[in-house]
Amino acid sequence: MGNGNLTASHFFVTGDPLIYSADAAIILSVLSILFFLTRCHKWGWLWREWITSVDHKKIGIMYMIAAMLMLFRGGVDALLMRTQLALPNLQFLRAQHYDEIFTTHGTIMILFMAMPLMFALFNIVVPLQIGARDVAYPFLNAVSFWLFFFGAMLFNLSFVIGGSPDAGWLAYPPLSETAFSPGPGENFYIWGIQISGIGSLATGINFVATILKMRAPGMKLMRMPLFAWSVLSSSIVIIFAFPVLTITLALLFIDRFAGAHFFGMTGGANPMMYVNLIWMWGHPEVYIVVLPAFGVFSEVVSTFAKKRIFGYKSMVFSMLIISVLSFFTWVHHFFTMGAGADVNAFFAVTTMAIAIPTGVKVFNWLFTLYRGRITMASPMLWTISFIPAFVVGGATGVMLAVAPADYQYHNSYFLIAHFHQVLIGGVVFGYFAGLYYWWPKMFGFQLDERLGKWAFWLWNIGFYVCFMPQYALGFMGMTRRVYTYGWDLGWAPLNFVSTVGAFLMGAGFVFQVWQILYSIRHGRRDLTGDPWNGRTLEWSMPSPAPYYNFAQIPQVKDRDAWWMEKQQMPEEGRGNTAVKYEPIHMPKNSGIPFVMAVFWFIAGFGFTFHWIALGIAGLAGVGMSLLARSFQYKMEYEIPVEEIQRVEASMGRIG
Ligand code: HEM
Ligand SMILES: [Cu+2]
Repeated sequence: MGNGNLTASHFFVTGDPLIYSADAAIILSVLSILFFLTRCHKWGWLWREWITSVDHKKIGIMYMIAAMLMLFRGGVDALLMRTQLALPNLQFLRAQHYDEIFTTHGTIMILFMAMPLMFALFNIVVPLQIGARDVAYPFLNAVSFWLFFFGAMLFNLSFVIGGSPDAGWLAYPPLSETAFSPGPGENFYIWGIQISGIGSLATGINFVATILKMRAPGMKLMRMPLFAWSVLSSSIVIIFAFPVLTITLALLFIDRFAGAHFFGMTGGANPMMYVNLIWMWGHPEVYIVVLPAFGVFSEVVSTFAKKRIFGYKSMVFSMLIISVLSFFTWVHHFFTMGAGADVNAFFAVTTMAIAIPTGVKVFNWLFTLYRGRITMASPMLWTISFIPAFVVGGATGVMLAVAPADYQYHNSYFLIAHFHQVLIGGVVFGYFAGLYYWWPKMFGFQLDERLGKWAFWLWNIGFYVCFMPQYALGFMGMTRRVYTYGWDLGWAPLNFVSTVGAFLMGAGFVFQVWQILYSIRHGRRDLTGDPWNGRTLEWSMPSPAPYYNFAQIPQVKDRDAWWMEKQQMPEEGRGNTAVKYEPIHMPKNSGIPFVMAVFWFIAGFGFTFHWIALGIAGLAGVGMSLLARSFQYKMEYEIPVEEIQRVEASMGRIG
């Protein structure tokens, strides 16, 4: 048995004022939430309307809220690190603490911020965009959400109980093996990711099924909006990539738990095996998160230029080619492993090849904008700023792909600058564009543009101020994951500038929170359901859409279905036609997804501390939940015609 004797004395993280204040903050916020819910009699509401909901729109909103909270935590981590690095020889964070923070920052930003924010957009948009009443498996969708949520909670718990992981966001062995990481931190990492990862895999399956099977009649694949295409590509990559992650982490856990020798240094183990496996998931993962951002840009560009997207087919094929190629580039993360010239050359070429379809997409966006009547609203601003950010990030990526040159750049600040440029400039800006774009559809009001402009400029200026100096620092020899440096190295001025940039981005985030709170009260209501003069079906609905989405499933005759319909229909006639409704069947809410995820959490917590009885009890609970579900025979209910009429009338959709 590995290190089986973790006891309660290892349990609470002690001795660090930062962590004591975090303990206090967590206890206070939990208490105040409990107090508020009880005081305002909101428990029933929370349970009925949200926790047990299988409505894709509500699940999407819950994903978004959770992801924004995680963006906050990951962002605080980033600012702590940048503060420590602002000047030489600072004592703000100790070495150990710095290691923990870059580990939690990286893990949270990718797995618990980017992924759920992406799933938020999947859920909010896809069914409405393809003319469906929900996803293919609404119950499974709720399971996915709660698995993500409790996986993230388990991971975050390590901060106050047991201690954070500190072996980097990909937990390379031998460092992550018991010999070098004896505490529970790496177990939290493994179980947090495993639990949410099962949810992600299920979401991938769910959206492939939804998109292939649930499109409105007439919406052939080649008439499908590009965002839906991007979700399909990303989901296919999820289906092939996530099982690799699950297996890899399972093997690492067996090493740690049972003293096996998959990835250690002795007994025939091979740590490079782990590095290969984790990047076989890890590289596709970055395409999983960036493809939907590409989808957002395509929607936004054509809406705000009021033109059809240029090169629709090449957009679709580029995404599919990227999905395939993304599985054949993983070795570029460790050219220095010593695989030899042939292997490195192969992976250098495949990596550079991805730039071709990506370039095609960039040119298509530019050609769509060319001679368009462009409106500069928030979603468009973020889209425009994405293009230079991603082009620079992409070009430095091609530089990193030059295998011999990578011996110089590898694990330097040049790399840090590169991947933040594509992850922030591509993924985060893309999802922001999407959130600003679809916000009125979610909530029925628009976000204030003036505060949004402040947020936009702070984020964008901060972004370049933070990361441009890091390219130079990389050339000057600064390696990643160093927690401090001396005056003699000459890195001080650029690091200081970089930290200033990080805080500007932090200010941008504060403006966004302010913008949301302000707009809840003062934001312009969206009474038409189509505030941007949109082109795709989600804009044919009232905002927010009724719980059954479409009273009548639309008939699709062309690409940009809603735009075409608007061209043919006089203003007053839109949606006001007297139609004959039929009863609608919708899935019933269920508490099982939540309960099952709680049991997963208990199981993960038990195995993290090697409390096997608790772990098994948790798994038994999961089994019971599955069993309970299989005895639920009535899983749907019917909405009668009168109710549909009433709801449609209340939204002004029946004359
Ligand atoms: C918002 C502004 C951000 C700032 C100021 C920032 C800053 C940092 C810093 C200082 C490090 C540690 C560098 C080192 O010591 O090696 C780091 C690492 C990292 N960041 Fe960020 N970051 C930001 C956003 C993001 C986002 C949005 C993502 C992903 C979507 C991300 C993903 C990562 C990853 C994967 C690592 C590597 C962690 C590791 O070395 O294990 N960051 N970031
Ligand atoms: Cu890669």
